[in-house]
Amino acid sequence: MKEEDEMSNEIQEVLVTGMTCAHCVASVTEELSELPEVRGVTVDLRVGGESRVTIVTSAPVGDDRIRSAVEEAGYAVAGSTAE
Ligand SMILES: [Cu+2]
Repeated sequence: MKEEDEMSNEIQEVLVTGMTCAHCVASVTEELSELPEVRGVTVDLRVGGESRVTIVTSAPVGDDRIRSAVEEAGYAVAGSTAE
């Protein structure tokens, strides 16, 4: 995870299915990190379930762009946990 200043960041979370190991985590992290607003990605891997992906951004990123990045990596977004 990149160094970050929590004060100026937005936190977005999505639930991703299909992830099974560290390679999956690396793929999703890499694709999401390519979005210019993304400063950091944390994945709480749940094999066989919905892995919670926490994305720290400098500005809000649309759900469609997050979904595209996750699908680019080869996985699916099951939902977002936005309150
Ligand atoms: Cu994997």
